[in-house]
Amino acid sequence: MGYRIVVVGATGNVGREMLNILAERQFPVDELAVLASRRSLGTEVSFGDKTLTTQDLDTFDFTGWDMALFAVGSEATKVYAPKAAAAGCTVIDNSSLYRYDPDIPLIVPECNPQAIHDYAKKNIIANPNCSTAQMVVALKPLHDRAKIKRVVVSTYQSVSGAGKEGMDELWDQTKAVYNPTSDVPPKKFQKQIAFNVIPQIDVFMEDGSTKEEWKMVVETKKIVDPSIKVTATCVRVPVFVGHSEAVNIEFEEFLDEDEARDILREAPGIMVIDKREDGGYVSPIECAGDFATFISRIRQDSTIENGINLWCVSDNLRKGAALNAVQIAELLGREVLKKG
Ligand code: 11C
Repeated sequence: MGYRIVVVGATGNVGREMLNILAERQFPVDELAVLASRRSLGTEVSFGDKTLTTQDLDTFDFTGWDMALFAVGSEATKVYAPKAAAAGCTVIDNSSLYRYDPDIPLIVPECNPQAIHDYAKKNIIANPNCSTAQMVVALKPLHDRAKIKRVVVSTYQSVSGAGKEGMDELWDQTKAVYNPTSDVPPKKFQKQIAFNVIPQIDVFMEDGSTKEEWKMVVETKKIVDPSIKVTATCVRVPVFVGHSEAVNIEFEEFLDEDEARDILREAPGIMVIDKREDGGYVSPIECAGDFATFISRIRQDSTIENGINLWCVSDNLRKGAALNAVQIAELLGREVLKKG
C-alpha cells in the first residue's frame, strides 16, 4: 500500500521537478493529483511514463489525501495550505511562509530528521531556501566534529531560482546582445543579467542585507544550531541551473583539511570532487539534474586559527527545492505514516 499524493503548482519549475523525482525515486504513490491555478488549468504534466492533467487548486478537496507537496508562492500557500492541513493532508511547503514559525519544523533530512516528529502541531512541514539547503548539508557533519562558530558565505545563484521568468529573461537578453535591434529590459531582475552579475536577491532589509541573505542566517540556525553565526552575500549570476557557494567556516576546534575531506566523503547527500589540478572541482553546469551536493576546493584557511574554505555546488531545483521536499515526504512516510 502506498500514498495518495498531491502536487500543488505542478506546472512550475519546482512542481515539475517534484514529479520527476517522485518517479525517479519510485516513491510509493497509489494515487497522484496535480493541481494548478486557474491560469494553467488543464495543462498536461508528465509523471514517469504517464501524462496527467492539472486540476483546479481552488476547488480541490484534500480530504483523504496523505501528503501535499506545495510549490506555489507564499500568497497561494497562505490560502490553500491551512485548508489541506485541516483536511488531514500533511503539507510539505516549499515557500518561505512557514519556515520561521516555531511550531513548524524546517527540515533538511541529512541534518535534522528528528524534527519530523514536530509536524503534527500544525500538520505542515517547511522546506528551506535553496541556498541554505545545500550549505547546511555540508556544515552539519563538520559542526558535529569541530563545532562551527562562524560562517562567511558568498553565493553565485542561478536564474532558475527566480522561476521560469528568470530563465526566459537570461535567454532573451543573451540573444538580444547579438541582435542590436531588439532590446530586452530587466523585468524579473533589477539589472541586466546576461553577461552580468547582480548583488541582490530578494528585497532589501533595514540593515542593508537582502532577504535572501537573511534567510541563510535564520534558516541555518533553525536547521543546524542557533549558536552558529552566518554572514552572507547573495549574488545572481547568468547560469540557468545550479547554485554555487564559496564558504569560509571558523570552528571552535582545529579541523585539518584532510579530515574535513574524509568527513564530507562519508556524509549523506554529499559527493566530494576535490582534485588539486585544472578542472578538478565541480561547476554548476555539471551538477544540473543530479541529487548530490558537490563539495570541492577544501582547504585550510591559514588566516584564522581554526578555519576551512570550501566550494559547494548543487542543483537548486533539486536539493534546493524538489528533492528535499520528496526526501521529507520519504522521512514522514518512514518515521510516521508507515504505509509504503
Ligand atoms: C533564488 N533562493 O534563488 C531563491 C529562490 O525562499 O524559497 C527561492 C526562494 C525561497 O532566487
